[in-house]
Amino acid sequence: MTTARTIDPHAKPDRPVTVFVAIGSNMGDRSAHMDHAFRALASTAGIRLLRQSSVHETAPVGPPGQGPYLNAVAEISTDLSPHALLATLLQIESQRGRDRTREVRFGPRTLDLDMLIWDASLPGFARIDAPGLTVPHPRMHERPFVLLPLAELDPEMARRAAVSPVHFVSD
Ligand code: A4P
Ligand code: MG
Repeated sequence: MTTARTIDPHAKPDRPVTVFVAIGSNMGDRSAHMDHAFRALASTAGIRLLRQSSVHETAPVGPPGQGPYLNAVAEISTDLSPHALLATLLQIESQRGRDRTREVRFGPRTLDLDMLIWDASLPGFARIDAPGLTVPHPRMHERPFVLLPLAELDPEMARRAAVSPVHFVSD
């Protein structure tokens, strides 16, 4: 059994690490929001966009009355700290008009970027448990709209992510 490693969210990694990011949109020009997310990741200093999954249209999970989502996963390499990467993700969301003050939980949003997995090279999942940042993403294992595009990029990672979150502690 391999013990999961706890990561300091403010520490820059000593080498570029591979990170999976989930991207979703169900408001406005969804395709344009998705394209923007990939372009913005690719053009951010300290981030390299390695691969992107195809974009899937998915039924909304959450409160009734919201439209279908577009979902995808990006595989990036970064030497930013987890905290700095999260700040970048939130900034990309706000570039597409995301306004959390007017949202309901799990409700419609122009653009959502979630950090799924930090440092895919580790045999166990790297854990981050900080105010405002939990990795692996706590709901990843129960969400086909995340697991399906992740499986396109890394089937073994998606299989590991799909098991109970208990396995996030030691894999
Ligand atoms: N935060 C903590 N951990 C993370 C992380 N690993 N990655 C904090 C990114 N952010 C993280 O996020 C609220 C705060 O979570 C952020 O400020 C950050 O500090 P949020 O995006 O406002 O909240 P949310 O998106 O409502 O919550 P969350 O947990 O991202 O929700 P989910 O689970 O992503 O659900 N249906 C379909 N078909 N497709 C979807 O993409 N998405 C959701 C959102 C609901 N239904 C959906 C979809
Ligand atoms: Mg989010």
